[in-house]
Amino acid sequence: MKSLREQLRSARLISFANVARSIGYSRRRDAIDARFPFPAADATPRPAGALESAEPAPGGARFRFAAAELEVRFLAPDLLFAGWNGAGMLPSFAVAQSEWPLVDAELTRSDDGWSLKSGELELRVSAAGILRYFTASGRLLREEQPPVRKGEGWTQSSSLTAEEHIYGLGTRAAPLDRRRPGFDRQEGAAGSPVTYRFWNRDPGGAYGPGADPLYICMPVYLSLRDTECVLVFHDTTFDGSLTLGSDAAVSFTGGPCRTYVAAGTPASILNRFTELTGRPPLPPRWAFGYQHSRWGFDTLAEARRVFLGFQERGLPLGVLHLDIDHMRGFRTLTSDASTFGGLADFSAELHAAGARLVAIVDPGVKIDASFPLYAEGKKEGTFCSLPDGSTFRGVVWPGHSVFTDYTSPAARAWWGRQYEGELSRGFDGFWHDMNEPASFSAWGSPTFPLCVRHDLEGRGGDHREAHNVYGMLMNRAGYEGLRGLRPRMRPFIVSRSGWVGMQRWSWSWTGDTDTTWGALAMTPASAMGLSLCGMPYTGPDIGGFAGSPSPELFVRWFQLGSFLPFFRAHRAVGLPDREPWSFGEEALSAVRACMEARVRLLPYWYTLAWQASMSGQPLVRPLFWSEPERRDLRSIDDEFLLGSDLLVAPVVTEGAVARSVVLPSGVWRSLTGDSALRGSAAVEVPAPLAAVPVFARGGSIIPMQEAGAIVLHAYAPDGDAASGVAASDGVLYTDDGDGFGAHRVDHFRITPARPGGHELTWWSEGDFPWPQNELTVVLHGFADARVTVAGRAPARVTIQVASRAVG
Ligand code: MIG
Repeated sequence: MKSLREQLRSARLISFANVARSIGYSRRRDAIDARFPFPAADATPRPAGALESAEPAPGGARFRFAAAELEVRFLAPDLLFAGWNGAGMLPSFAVAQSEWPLVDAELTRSDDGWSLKSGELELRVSAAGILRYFTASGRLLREEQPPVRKGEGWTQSSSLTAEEHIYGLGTRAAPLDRRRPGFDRQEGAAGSPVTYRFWNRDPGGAYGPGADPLYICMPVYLSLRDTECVLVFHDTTFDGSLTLGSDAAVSFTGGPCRTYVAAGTPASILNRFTELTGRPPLPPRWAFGYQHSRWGFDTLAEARRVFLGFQERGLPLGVLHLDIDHMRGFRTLTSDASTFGGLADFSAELHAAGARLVAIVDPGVKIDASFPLYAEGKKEGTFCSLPDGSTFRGVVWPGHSVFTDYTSPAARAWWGRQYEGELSRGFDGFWHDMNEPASFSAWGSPTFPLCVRHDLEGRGGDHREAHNVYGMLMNRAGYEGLRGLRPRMRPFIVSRSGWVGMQRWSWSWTGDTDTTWGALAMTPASAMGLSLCGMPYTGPDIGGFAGSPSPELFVRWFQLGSFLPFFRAHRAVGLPDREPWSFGEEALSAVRACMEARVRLLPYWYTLAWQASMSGQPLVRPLFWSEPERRDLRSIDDEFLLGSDLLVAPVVTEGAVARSVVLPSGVWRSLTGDSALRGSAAVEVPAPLAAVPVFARGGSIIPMQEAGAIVLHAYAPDGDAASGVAASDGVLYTDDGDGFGAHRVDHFRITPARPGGHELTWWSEGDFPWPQNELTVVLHGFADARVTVAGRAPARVTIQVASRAVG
């Protein structure tokens, strides 16, 4: 039961009528649970027993245990699938690619059992049934017990070394290293177990550090032990948990027992894992602009007033979001003509200013016979039902509501067509909320009863299996609908919930956070954790959802947000204004600087997005990304790499005017290039309110956009003056910004030339024309700034020197 304070807080947020309905819902849900109980499961543990025999199978092997069977297959030399007791790769909601070329695998007897080897990974199964994964060079990556079945579920434990690190698990309000208690999980001292649940959940009201579970739970983690990285994915959508103590104990209440293990470097692992679960498609370029939102634009006039506020101040607005206020009586996929008439004209005004319009879409459909979406869905049978065939009713914004069964291909296709009206009203993108799925509850579980029936791609099943993929499949429905309705444009969807593989269809945000320094501080780790699960696109409600930030907190949040993929300010209803100009002149100028820096870096952002779409490399990366051997980089929660070339060290503490920064290897230069930092000890850097410490990797060339033109900023490599050998490299991806037409990729490299100076080599691929006649290259920290251009550059190159080598 929630505390009175929490009840009141959610009452303020969900309206008093809905509080009454949420009590009704909780009663009804309890009654449904009682009416359709699940037979009590036999909880007797059924271990697999000893290994009895093994035989080769295509690309792998079959192992027979006394009371279990394991089928193992290499999908690639560095990726292994292990399915217990008949579990195959399909059906799966996560897997995008199920056909893999045959891999050479060698099964041999060893002293104590069997060994199965690809070129890169070896699995040894001992006579006692213990599974050990090794690198080709014989380093132990992972050691696990066979699963123990319990009723319909199973548990499995694997060993952890004392200093092993565990990352990922979806969006968590927890430190980057999920084994560390921290932020507010102070309750356990270091070393005591921490549990993460796998059951997507709307925390209700707002959440802060330590809350678990949240909207996006993923049974995927990256382990870093010694210097080896391995990713583990349990492809099971059922409720479960992972307890990290002196070992790792995973348990699920049902579903197939199957695990993927991928080994290599973080980069190679993410490449492989997104080959399996899907790459994030390139979003429209406008999605990288600054997005502005508010719950509580009561009228279109108010939304327009805010838009004009950006215009008047010359602030580069990328996207404006309309929350549930714009709907007609909270009916999803509608707009209220009396308060929000003229949306299409408004959208045209935004477009003329280079901005776009996004609408919130909720899955709940108001029960109202005169509401066409309800009537049609009812007729088509697209809503979730109870085991007796009646339509399931929950409570959300519009009151009593029904819910589309997105696990049905037909229902998805039907839902996807409904975006047509939204497009005709001028919406460019969509914001999927409440899709955990959430139903307002006064007590107990804030979602559907577990007995609710789902199509599950025609197989049939219930909410225990469908729950965690409900939101992701809503995104899929929207994405596929938009592809059909607007085949020449890229869909943009940002979703609150999701599951493994969600990057194929949507972005995400971190939901309803508290407005506290603690909630700000947990944000980088949330984003990095999701990155390591293959999902690169997220960001916070700048300023926090549920409260009113001080100017300082707002500015610091804005600075961090401006270096995360989803860059949006948003807030709950009934709070003071949170426009960039709501906090006084000093805050406005700091926020303006962030918005302008974002625009400047758009070519870099967009290039990173293209790289992610090709190879699954996340945009936001933990500091150990290319140096897993550097122990001091493994638990840093308040710094991250943006791509390979930027290091972001946001200020997340109150009153700071400086902060200490731990640096990855090499030399790092401030973006203006006037100082060079290096070293393995943390360095203190100035961080007055107007500045966010960001550094460029020495040896990088970062494409920026200045006054509408591409300008390359080249940062002198480490040891340039001394050794004269290192080069600076950069890549730039360019296309129309939307659609599926031509593109180009430009590669730039600056190398020392003989007898002195440097040479810029520029080569290109692709058909998209180079967009300008001139290219300016700005040099930072080069000792010798004479540059000649090699090859036939498509433009006249101008060299500028921003700063000379110092230090
Ligand atoms: O019950 O649409 O996370 O961003 O403003 C709250 C109203 C429903 C929750 C979302 C939040 C949004 C709010 N929604």
